[in-house]
Amino acid sequence: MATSSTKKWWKNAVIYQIYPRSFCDSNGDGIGDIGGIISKLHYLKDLGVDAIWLSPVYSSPGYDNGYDISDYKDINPDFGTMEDMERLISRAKRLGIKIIMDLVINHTSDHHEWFQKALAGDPKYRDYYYFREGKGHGAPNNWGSFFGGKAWTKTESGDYYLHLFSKRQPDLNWHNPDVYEEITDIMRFWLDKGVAGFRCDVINIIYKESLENGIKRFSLTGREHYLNTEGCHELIQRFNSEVWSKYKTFIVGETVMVTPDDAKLLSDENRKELDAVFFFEHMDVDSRGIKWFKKKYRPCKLIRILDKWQEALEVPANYFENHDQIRSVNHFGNTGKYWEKSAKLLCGLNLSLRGVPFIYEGEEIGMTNADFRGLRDIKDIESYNINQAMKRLLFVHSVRRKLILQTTRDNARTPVQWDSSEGAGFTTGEPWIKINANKSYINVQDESADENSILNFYKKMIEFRKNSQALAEGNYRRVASPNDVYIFTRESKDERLYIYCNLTGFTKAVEFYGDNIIFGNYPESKWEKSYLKPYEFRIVASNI
Ligand code: TEU
Ligand code: CA
Repeated sequence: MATSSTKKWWKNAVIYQIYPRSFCDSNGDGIGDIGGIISKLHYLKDLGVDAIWLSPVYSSPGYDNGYDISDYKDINPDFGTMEDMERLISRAKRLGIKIIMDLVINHTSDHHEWFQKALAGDPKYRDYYYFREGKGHGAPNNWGSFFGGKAWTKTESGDYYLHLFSKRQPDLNWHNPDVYEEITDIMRFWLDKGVAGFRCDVINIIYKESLENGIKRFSLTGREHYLNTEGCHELIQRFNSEVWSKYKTFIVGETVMVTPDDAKLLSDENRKELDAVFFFEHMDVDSRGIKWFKKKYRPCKLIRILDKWQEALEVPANYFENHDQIRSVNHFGNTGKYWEKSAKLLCGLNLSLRGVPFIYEGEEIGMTNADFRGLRDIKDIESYNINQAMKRLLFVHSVRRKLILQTTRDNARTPVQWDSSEGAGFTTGEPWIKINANKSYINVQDESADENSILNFYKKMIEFRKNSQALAEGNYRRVASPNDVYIFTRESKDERLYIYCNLTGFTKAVEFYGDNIIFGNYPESKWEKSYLKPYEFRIVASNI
């Protein structure tokens, strides 16, 4: 057990994700920026967050909104300047808020100088990427891209390059020691500037073991050649021992398609790889293999998945939303009658689980999926590519429209609703993406003024977590629970809490443990011992 002086700062942290393009626009060009973030630091302080995970702000042509980096040591002018970034780091530091940068090192942008030199034929830089001759009339192998279609694109000189994401995102060759030197140098550059760690984009697929054909699959053919490879573990261990361990970093990996066993290896403290990982199984609870094809969401399945991951990992990175997923009230809650109750329930659950909780911008006010009028309102490159792929498969327009609107990542990328004005307090100009009309009642200004709002529930819940040893560092145990109601305990040396979550819109009978209801989303007067109201969340204390 670590003593309090050696304890890692992030063990009891609440982290808030900012997607800068959609957070707050300070100069009226319709695009959120660093100045906007600085202007909201007090808001975040007041909310109670300890650190910000900042989605990419590096130079980028923006085909994937910054996940296509063209210069890792510079800032996208849409977002500001390096001076703005330094100001953000120092202002945040003064308020006790740490900054965690997004690090995208599976691929660069096709505009990156390295790739441009490679295309021009410079052999040094060609070896930074995967350039290969085609086979027969086609690509070098049969791998598929995460965004639909093939993972290879032909260059003007007739050969192909590998890209697991869009063709604007060529994959780096991690077999090349120069790539290792370049990227670790970039890590040091930012750590020396005072950032507190990284969220490592798709970190478990960066090392390709071979470029052989994959077993044919419905999606992501080829993945057995790059998913959680031994070489990837070794790389991460070197990052850790040679760079991260020299600073007091928190490193969270975005690890796609991981099982609990993979995740254990990647985040086991003794292996000295990542501090925590994001898993996806709960996000896919309602998908039929491919996220675009949905099935009915069943709360009992969500409970089984969360329970499994709570048991498997000591410090899971917990989340219900991020910039790639639909809004959590749409996903696991209710956007009608129980919008407020279900948003509070999801808050309570996220902040009661064992691990590090992440809150995504707008989640704290219960923002909902976008109200796009049609495919024309969507900006996301993934949605664009999937639409093209579906067209090739002869899906009719109405079907493509339905499938894409309900799942597009842009659902989470509409501007944060600060107030009910035309620009939602996000911008005085023309927003880069449509603002949701429900800003009229879902907005920070109104919710700040309402003591019983979702926003104030978040504040109280964060505060509650901060003051509870059981929630901060207690163990986790699931209590036998009826269908669709999640009951578990968190227990530390001298505190035992029972957490009750009714994940449905119906009243549920439950067995009552503990003595004293101390927190919840229904007013005290309505608390009944043996019933949970729709989407009720409650914390019950018990003597040990
Ligand atoms: O996401 C990786 C990833 O697997 C997702 O794109 C996934 O395919 C889907 O969106 C979730 O169902 C990361 C970033 O978070 C994402 O924004 C980037 O587009 C992607 O990597 C490429 O850098
Ligand atoms: Ca701006």
